[in-house]
Amino acid sequence: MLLPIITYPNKQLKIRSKEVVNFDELLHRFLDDMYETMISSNGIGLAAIQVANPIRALILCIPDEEGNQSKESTLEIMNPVIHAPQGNVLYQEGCLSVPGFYEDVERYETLTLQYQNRHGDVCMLQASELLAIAIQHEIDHLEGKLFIEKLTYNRRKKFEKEYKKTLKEKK
Ligand code: Y12
Ligand code: CO
Repeated sequence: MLLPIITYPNKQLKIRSKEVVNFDELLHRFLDDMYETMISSNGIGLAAIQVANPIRALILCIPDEEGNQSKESTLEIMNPVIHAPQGNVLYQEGCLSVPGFYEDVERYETLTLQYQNRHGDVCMLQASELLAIAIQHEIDHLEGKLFIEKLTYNRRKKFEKEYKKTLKEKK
């Protein structure tokens, strides 16, 4: 089932999401719906709060060398914790909750992630490149933060002006 994605400036995006405690059929169905929603919107990452569910769950599917995405290669991440972040990198980010806007953001280059999978098993992964960047972007959603909050004052002002104009044009 496709879920509606909420977009900036919807205030729900500012909510700090709560720990996942039930790793049950309801969660599994929700994760499946998130996958369908993300793929149908051409996304590579989606946090639960973006579909109005304030739980600490996110999914990521980095395309392979041919640009293909699959359910099997999708990471389903609950209750993530970042360890040992290292280095810094600039990358042009986009977000399904801020459609049509892309901007360079600074992130850690590599990190270790502790998380739980859909069954509640504790897992660890080493991440670099786009995966490391996307993990940080999605974890920010769980804290109620959007990548536009990392822009400089002037760039943010420019964004607000441009975004308001696009919203008006869509009406
Ligand atoms: C770098 C890159 C991505 C992330 C986090 C996940 N972000 C996304 O998956 C964004 C997807 C996205 C898709 C869009 O739609 C199309 O390209 C058709 C899009 O464009 C519009 O909405 C007009 C914007 C974003 C973190 C770091
Ligand atoms: Co996002």
